[in-house]
Amino acid sequence: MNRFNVTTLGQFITERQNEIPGAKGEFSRLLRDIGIAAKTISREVNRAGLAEILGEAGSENIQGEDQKKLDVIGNNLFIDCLTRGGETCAIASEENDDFIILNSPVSAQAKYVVAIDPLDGSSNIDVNVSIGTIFSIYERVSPVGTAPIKEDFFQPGNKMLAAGYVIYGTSTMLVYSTGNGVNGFTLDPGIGEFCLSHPNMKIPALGKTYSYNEGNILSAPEGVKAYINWCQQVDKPTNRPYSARYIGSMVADFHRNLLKGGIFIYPATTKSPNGKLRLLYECNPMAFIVEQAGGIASTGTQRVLDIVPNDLHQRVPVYMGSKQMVEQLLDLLK
Ligand code: P6P
Repeated sequence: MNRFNVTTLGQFITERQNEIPGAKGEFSRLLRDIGIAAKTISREVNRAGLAEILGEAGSENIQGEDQKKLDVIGNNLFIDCLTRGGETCAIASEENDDFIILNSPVSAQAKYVVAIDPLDGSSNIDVNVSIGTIFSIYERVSPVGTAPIKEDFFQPGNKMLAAGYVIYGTSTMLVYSTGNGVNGFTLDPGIGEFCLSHPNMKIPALGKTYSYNEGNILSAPEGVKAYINWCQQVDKPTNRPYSARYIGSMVADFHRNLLKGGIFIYPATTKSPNGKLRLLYECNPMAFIVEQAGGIASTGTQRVLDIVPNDLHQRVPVYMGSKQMVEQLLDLLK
């Protein structure tokens, strides 16, 4: 008989629940709830073509972006799972203008808040390109039992308790950190469990890939132009030219760079003068993960995790990935 020699996400969380100061099981249950939502979204994503849930929802989010049906489904799934789980008192989501106070008697006593992009890269849903969920968890600053306030979400990323992402690709993976390294779990649909597949993930200090939308090159900062040009030069000893790998789904681009080494670049552009990516639920969680894996995440002028947010949907430029690559680009931006 086959032995069961894998570690499930639930077992892993339980084994390491003392990593969160003061956590007495609530945090483990919150991570469990996120795993449940991720498995449910994975099921929806994988049958999207069959279940008429592709395409536009006919609504827009605060970003003015057309919401895809799966965006709305994913957002509602996370809200429902976290509400039912009772360990979260409020959620800030890309899909909602303001933060949502979870409506259950138990949630009112919860001490955690979650910032989430339920389905990042959703413009790729209809063309079957990998998409993802990005989440981060904080302890509320307002007193337990009172109404959550915006300041619960306006904490710098360096106060984050945990962050992670789910990539819905050739397989569904959940990658997360509680500040003690990064671990990756692959969903085994046969048993409906995330199983530890990538323990103690570390991003190579140097890679051969840059992820940047070169359609924006004309409006790029001079340092970005100089760096992209450097990457494109022929120089065998330094493995150049590097490869450009950019599919317009940050979770997918980030995940590849985390595994293989690389740099993800989204600077200010003419269309997005503060950058396109949102601090709270895109840049901060990914910055937390990449730093825990030995990489760097910067806005070009400061560490992403040190920014004190002033808006739920604040955008920042972001340069993140392999340490040596980001350091080289930051030098060129000076
Ligand atoms: P552009 C998806 O909409 C997203 O937020 C990220 O997942 C992705 O990296 C980026 O925007 C793509 O933006 O302007 O290159 O299409």
